[in-house]
Amino acid sequence: MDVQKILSAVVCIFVLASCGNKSPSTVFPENGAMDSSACTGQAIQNKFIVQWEDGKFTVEQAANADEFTKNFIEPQLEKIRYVEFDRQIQTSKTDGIQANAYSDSWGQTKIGAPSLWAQGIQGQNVKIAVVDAFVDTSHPQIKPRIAVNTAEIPNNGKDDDGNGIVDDYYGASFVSIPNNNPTPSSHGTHVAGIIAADERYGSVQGVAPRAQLIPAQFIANDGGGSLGDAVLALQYSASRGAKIINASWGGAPCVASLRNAFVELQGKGILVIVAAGNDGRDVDVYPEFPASFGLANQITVAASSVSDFMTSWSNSGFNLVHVAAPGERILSTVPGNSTAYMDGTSMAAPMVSGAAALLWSARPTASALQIKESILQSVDVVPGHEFKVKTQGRINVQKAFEVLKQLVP
Ligand SMILES: [Ca+2]
Ligand SMILES: [Ca+2]
Repeated sequence: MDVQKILSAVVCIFVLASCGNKSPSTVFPENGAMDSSACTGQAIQNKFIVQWEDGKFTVEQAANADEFTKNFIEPQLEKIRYVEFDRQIQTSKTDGIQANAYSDSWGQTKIGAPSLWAQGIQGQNVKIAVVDAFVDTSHPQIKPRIAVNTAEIPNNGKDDDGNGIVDDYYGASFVSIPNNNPTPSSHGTHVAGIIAADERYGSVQGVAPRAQLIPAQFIANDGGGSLGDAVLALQYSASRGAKIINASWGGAPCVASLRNAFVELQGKGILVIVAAGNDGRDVDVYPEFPASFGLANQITVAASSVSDFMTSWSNSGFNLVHVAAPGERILSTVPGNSTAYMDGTSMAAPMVSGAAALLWSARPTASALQIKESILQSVDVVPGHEFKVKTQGRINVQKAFEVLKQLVP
């Protein structure tokens, strides 16, 4: 018996499922009678999310699941960890657009960002991926903040850096589901501006106005997307060096692959900031994903109001939602060199992403868990204003920096 055989025999004792029992039906349990859950009905029958044994994801096409199993899975079974049908998802209810102006940057002020800006802490050298809808990279306040992919030549129709994506100079789009709405959604550009709008070129000041943004689109203009496209956008964000990923969306119903993708990000030391959702419900009881994954590298964010209470529509949860952050009447950038006020936990999450970027720029050697810990340990808890979240408070990045200084002297 050679060494390899002995080793594999030993490994099999401990990990039976991944050795003798691996078969097309164990790596692709949805195909066939093994899975009769509600998930099966929402499947895109000719698209498949494949996670390989090295942790990477691809999305593949075939005529149907049986052909895919025979021609794709069976010949490469040893290399494939898990397969799931791709699915269309409708992202959380559209966040409201406010017509009337309030105070231009009440949220940034409320969380104490100006005191860090004054110390020269502005998010320098920290990359944040906006995994979302379209981001208008030509907006004058966004363009200077894009982490351009300098290994790629833009607009030449070629994948110059060989990363599998043609012309991903300003970021990439993974939208594969056709939709008929030609008008760009404001959502992604608004989220991007809350994180890092450059105040030198307009009226908005992002929480981390010198941080760098990586746009990774998977949500189409009509608010729809697919789980496979989301997974590819997350994976792309990691490959481009994002330290923080902002996920201002939710509503994925069948989420094994999405959860696996989040676990991969955790292994890479990436902090993921997730919007709690706008349905006014408790996600501990009525889980919504990715808000309710509860992973160690995740912060799930509820929305606080101008008067520093929980908004009526924000999702909550004493277990799975960690903090509140300003999410009402938030001014930010929108496509066409313009600005608008919007409401939503989609606006609260990027407040936290920006705060994390400030902290990371001040302490580049901190781990994702130390950044998370400093944000969670420093929230403002005002008597009578307790939020229905794990920390019962609203973030305060000025105080978070004091905590981080203790964790990373
Ligand atoms: Ca490329
Ligand atoms: Ca190119």
